[in-house]
Formats: sequence, structure tokens, C-alpha cells
Amino acid sequence: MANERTFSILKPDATRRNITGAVNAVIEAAGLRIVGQRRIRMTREQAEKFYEVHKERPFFGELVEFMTSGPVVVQVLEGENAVAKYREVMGATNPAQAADGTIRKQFAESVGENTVHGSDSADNAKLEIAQFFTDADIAA
Ligand code: DAT
Ligand code: MG
Repeated sequence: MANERTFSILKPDATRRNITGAVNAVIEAAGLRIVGQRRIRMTREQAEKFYEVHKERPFFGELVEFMTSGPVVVQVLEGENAVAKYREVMGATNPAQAADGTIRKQFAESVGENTVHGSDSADNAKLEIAQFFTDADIAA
């Protein structure tokens, strides 16, 4: 698989605890390059749209509340197999099930407040990147 891009979010639990640099160190140590990065406050509309696929799930309201509860850092990551690689570096959704060395194992507080988002497919990565970045915001 050639060079690829994925979309990442450092969630409000990461900005609240001032660990965005520590998380970025794990990302970079894994060989992923941060080619776009911006710190924003997500609006309710942005969060609802971003997680639309989960809107029927019982945790949807909680998820939108959390994602709008503080600043987030949106990122474009680039590297070999970036989508799958970042999912591996993040670890399982539930930090209790995440493998040693993963971001969620090291830093996440709960399944709801799990420090990072990463795209689950190359197609979704393109859609998610386009929701938050223009080409001018990305420098590879
Ligand atoms: P992932 O973020 O690993 O792709 P997902 O797409 O299934 O996981 O869910 C999106 C987010 O929704 C997840 O990061 C945290 C929240 N979430 C998922 N399952 C949950 C649950 N059982 N209880 C509370 N929040 C949950
Ligand atoms: Mg997901």
C-alpha cells in the first residue's frame, strides 16, 4: 500500500489534561507524519455531522456533548498504510481492551472519553479530512 492519509482528532480529554504533545510523540514514533493540524472548538452541528453514522446509538447524545465540551486538535496524518497503522497505534475503542503501548491503553480514561479518533477506511478518511481541512491547510 502506497503513502496514504488518515484523519485524526485529539479529543477534549486530551486537551483538558494537556497531553496533546505526548500523544503526538506516540503518533510520530510510529512513523506517521502530522501534515495538517489545527486546534478548534467543535460546534454541535460539526460533531453531530461527524458522528452521524452513530446517531441511533444510545451513546450518541453523550458523544456529542463530550466532543463539544472542550477544544480538540484535528489532524491529517500521512504515511505508509496510514489508516490501518493509526487504528493500530490508537488501540481498541474501549481502553480496557486496548493493547499495551497503544494511545488508548496509555492515556484513555473510558470508552466514551478515549483520547483519539482515527478514520476506519481510506474513503472515510477523505470525507473526514474534507470536513475540516482545505488543501491549503495541509503541507506534506
Ligand atoms: P472508534 O472511535 O474506535 O472508531 P466507534 O466508531 O465505534 O469507535 O465509536 C465512536 C466513538 O463513540 C468512540 O470513540 C467513543 C464512542 N463510543 C463507542 N462505543 C461506546 C459505548 N459503548 N459507550 C460510550 N461511548 C461509546
Ligand atoms: Mg469509528
